[in-house]
Amino acid sequence: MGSLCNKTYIERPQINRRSAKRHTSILSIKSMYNSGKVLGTGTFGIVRVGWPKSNPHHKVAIKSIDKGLVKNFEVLRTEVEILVGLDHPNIIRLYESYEDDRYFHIVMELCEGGELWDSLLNKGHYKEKDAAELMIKILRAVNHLHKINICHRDLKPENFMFDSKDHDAELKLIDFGLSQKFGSNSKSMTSIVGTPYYVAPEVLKGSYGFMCDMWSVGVIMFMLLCGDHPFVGKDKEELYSHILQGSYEFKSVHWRGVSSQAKDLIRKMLALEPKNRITAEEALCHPWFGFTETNEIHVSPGIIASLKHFKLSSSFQKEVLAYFVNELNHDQIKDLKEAFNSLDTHKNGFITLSDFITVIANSEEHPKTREIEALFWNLDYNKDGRINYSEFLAATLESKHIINEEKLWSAFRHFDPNNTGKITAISLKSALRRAGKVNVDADELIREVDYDKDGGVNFEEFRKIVQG
Ligand code: PIT
Repeated sequence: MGSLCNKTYIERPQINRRSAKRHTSILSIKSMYNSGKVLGTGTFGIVRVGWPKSNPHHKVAIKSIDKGLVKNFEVLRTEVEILVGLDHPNIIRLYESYEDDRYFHIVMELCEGGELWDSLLNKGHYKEKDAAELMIKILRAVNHLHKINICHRDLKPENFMFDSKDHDAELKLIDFGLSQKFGSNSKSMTSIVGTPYYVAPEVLKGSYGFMCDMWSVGVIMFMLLCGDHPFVGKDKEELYSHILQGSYEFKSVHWRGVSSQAKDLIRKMLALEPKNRITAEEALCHPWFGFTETNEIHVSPGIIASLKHFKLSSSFQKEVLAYFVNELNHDQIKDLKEAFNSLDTHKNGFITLSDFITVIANSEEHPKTREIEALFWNLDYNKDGRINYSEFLAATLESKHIINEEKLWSAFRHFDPNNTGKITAISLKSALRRAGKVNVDADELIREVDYDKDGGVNFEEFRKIVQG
């Protein structure tokens, strides 16, 4: 593989003068986390393993960004704002963020399995079936982003990480430093950003939209199957001219045994004109995936039973369950994630009512549509007509029997980090802010559950709230 400019390139970073609510916290990260070995270094910062002091068993990744190296803090705040809104099995999960005099710190899910890039270098290239499994994960993540109006703008194998070293590790999209939100009325983007090998022709021309991501996905798919870049050049000018012409070939020996369907999908992603390019949603229905997708929808009776039993008793309980969801390790999540993916029949990272009816109606007990609808609205507590990934995980937590005494205590300490013995509106507000939940009314949350009106929640009260 070539060694030319694998680094993200940023020209004219956009200045976002929107007054964003601060997501970061005034508590110091050092008082909350211990940190360990370095996992990697990126454009602006360093990523380390860390452990919350409230729960040393839960390993996290902490990215620390040196403010001295950042010209425009708003860009960083936009990155955090975008991360806060992401909730998908194939996208890194943000836990908290902190800011001090020198650094921004982003606390995230830990990925210990390394980059897709390293794995590709090791293997040389992937077998078609393995490449298809990875491509489904990549496309699901991108489809989700596009459905919530986010363009990543720097998709490349270095920005996909495996969450563990196991053979069944999950793939997670990282690095939202160049991501942009766009609305239906938004103008096209103009800054030339991204990484040269993966950059779409319309980005080089200076006027583009979210379909630039699909070009990069096409480049990634090409590389997974043959180990080489589709577009190369002795320098940037030559590389860019190849990209602008869209000239690439299925030439190397590795392409000999590759199916015509795989090549067809690549051609559709590497269409020069963005309007002719296949979308993530369409790509997920491409016949190439026919042989990997079992199309077998399976949600175990245990999971359905816990969905049925689930009843949220307060908004406070909802926030605590969100904390427990973040603590789930990848073994605990595996079957729940598969169930979620089965229910997400449109592969966009949400379960809609129609998805839900289709799957649950076929479950062993064949419940009536009316019952399924009631079940759906019970689970969709923000009533936006779709159950997102963490809402689903929260509702199925019970089936995992994970909330034991020790976990309850670490959760309690998370919301009462100063060990006062009581979670107050102030300590709750601080925890919610760290998690980026700036619009949640902590006073109201406490009022709702503070039956003895002493201004807070002690451990025994906390236990009762969590157990519903
Ligand atoms: C890990 C392990 C690792 C790197 C990362 C996470 C980085 C994640 C990341 C970086 C970003 C961003 C979102 C996620 O916006 O080696 O668990 O700049």
